[in-house]
Amino acid sequence: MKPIDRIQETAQKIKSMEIRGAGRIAIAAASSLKDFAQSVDASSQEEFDSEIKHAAQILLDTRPTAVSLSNAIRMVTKSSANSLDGAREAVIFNANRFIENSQKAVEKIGQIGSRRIRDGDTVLTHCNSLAAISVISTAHKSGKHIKVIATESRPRFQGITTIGMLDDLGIETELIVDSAVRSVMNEVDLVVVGADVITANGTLINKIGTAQIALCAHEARTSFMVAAETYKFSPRTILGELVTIEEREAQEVLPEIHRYKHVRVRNPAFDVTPHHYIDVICTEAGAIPPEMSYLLIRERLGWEMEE
Ligand code: RUB
Repeated sequence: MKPIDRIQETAQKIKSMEIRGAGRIAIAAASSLKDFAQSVDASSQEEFDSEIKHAAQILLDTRPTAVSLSNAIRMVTKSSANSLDGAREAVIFNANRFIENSQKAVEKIGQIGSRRIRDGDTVLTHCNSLAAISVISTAHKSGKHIKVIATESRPRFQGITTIGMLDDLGIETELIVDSAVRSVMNEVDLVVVGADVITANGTLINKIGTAQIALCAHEARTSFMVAAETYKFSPRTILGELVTIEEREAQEVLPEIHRYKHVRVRNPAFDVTPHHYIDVICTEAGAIPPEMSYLLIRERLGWEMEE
């Protein structure tokens, strides 16, 4: 298979959600760019740079919401090399560093976030987030007895993946339909969700349904935690850019849509949770109030602002 075909293959897996979840998408993009840099033919640095740019664009065009994808690609392709070999090595080095840091970040988020979980707590989670599961599993491994309520997360049922992962770890779970969130919220001590994007003012963009859960948690005075690596924060939102919400195909919600003449299915994949419904964002750089997002972006991802 040609190097660019392997990029197309990864892009297709991301588009079809065979590879999904903001962190996993970012790691897959970094690792396929590394593989591409190792194998693509180029006779000059200019040619190599343009090949990498082309490959990066194919990956970027897969899913429009997750900022992890553009942050990962930017971190991997950034280089001050001035030779073909140097440029190749830079991509390989950056990709390895990104993947390693991202795995360490999830571990660290688990350590930080799990301190907020007490023995005997019931935790509610939505969709399937590795960062959120790290918080839950770290609490469990430290000996705390916890119960997890997981939503199905229609239409793609990522909640089934979540209960499978928690079950393998020996954690007791209860599965609920998404609309049962308010019915159980009074039994919940803490909501933990992941993030696709966090904006400069601490607004969260995550799996559709997250905003309703945050609203319920707020009304029931239940704590709401976001678990997110720092590369889930969006530098471009400082420049005023809005986050694009991916709208997926109707068949995901209603496979028999062709039977109806006057029906339109709406299938936004993500929604927007205002920062005042969020108690804390646990990152590998520490647990921060959402209002501190601007500073975190300036400090951690400031390079984007130089462009
Ligand atoms: C996944 C989703 C997850 C975040 C964070 O959406 O909304 O909560 O991506 O996940 P989809 P992680 O299934 O549409 O990709 O913490 O694993 O990065």
